[in-house]
Amino acid sequence: MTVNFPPGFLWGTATAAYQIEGAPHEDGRTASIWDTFSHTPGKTLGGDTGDTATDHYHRRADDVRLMADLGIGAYRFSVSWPRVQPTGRGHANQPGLDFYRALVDDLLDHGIRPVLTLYHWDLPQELESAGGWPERGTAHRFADYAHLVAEALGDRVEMWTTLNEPWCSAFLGYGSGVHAPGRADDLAALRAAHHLNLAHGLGAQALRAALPSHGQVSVTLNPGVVRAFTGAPQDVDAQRRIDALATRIFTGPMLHGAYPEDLLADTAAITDWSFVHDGDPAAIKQPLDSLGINYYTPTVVAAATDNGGLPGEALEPSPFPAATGVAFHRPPGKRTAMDWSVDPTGLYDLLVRFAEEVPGLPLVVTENGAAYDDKPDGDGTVHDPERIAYLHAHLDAVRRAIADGADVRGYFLWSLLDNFEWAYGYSKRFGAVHVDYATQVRTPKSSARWYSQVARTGQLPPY
Ligand code: PNW
Repeated sequence: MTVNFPPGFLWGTATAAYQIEGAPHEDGRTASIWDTFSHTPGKTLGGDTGDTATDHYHRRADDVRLMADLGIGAYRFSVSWPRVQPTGRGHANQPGLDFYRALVDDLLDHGIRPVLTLYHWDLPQELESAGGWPERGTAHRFADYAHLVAEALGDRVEMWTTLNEPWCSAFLGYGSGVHAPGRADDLAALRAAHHLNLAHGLGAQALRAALPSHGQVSVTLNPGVVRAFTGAPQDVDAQRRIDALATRIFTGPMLHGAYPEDLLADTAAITDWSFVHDGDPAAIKQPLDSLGINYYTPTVVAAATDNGGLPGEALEPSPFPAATGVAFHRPPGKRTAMDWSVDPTGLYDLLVRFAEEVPGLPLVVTENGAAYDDKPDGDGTVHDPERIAYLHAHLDAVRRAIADGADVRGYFLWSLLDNFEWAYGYSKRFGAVHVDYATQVRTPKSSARWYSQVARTGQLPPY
């Protein structure tokens, strides 16, 4: 059966600045923590860096035309902070802003809605050198930056997002250290989480002050879909603990104005949370026009037994602080090239959870997609039937969530292009469009053709 999505549903693709732009030294840009990190030996696979990436900084107009040819209705991109405010404070760098103004104008000329994310992980190195996200001042710097970008682009961009996945910034950046800036310190990670929350709150206020009244303010989270390995009470308690550290540490203050009591208790051995000042929770809880949700794969947890898990179960290492006593199990099912399990029900569960938790708040799937080992055929085409199957199953989950009452306004495929997949470098291809990194030639994969049809018709074909 063919299924219709609601009229006005946004069909988009998503990218992030450091993953596609390249041109790290052009027009006054300075280093971000990802430049420093990727140039540090041993931090990324094969020593890959974003120095060239997909050369989008020079191919912007072609990439917009490509999206227009595919009938994409919306484009979610991020602004590189060190491009537009090189020291992380003070005056704007006009040539950096000009790039994004030209990008937005190209998008609008082609009838593509720009959806702008202010922070997709590229903190100016100068701010990291001053302490980074574990320091409170960084939240204030972010609010100033938000104001500066809103003043420059508020006349032509309607949809604004403060942060992308603060969980990754805090826990992969400062907890496990597998992302920039590569620090492994549980207290720093919890402090970073709070100051990212505060940055969101202060940034949302700055946006409201600078944007015209029709401006929309959002934040994108990667809420965990945490499943208990069994129904045993100790496994269910492990699920509660990881849900607090994965999701409620952000949604608590952002959506409800308070940190969850159980999170404070679970982390008491690390901190008394005295870095949360009076008034912070109220500053963090700002009215939102939508909530962005990124989803790829679920997490399965159990209480760790003395042998570290159940016999025969492979346990995975965890970036969560204060999670001793929790065992991470390999979820069942098919896997992508990231070794992430394919579980579309997780997306359904998330959408229904937030529809019930915050009635009246529109939801947007701001990222969903999969990496596969795509290779061009001899005839120059790229066939990726696994990605089509993944997208179809997850869009069907979105459709089911809408049918069950979730107010989902759009879906953004991660990603428009194959790109720099952070610590995995260029080894993982998430694009609907293949990139030959030697020549920068773009080739739409069969999934791009398939998604194009879905975007043009607003219908999910039978599978
Ligand atoms: C997201 N994890 O990253 C990001 O928003 C994108 O920039 C990225 O390319 C995409 O998903 C695919 O990875 C994540 O370890 C990275 O749980 C790692 C995790 C989650 C999301």
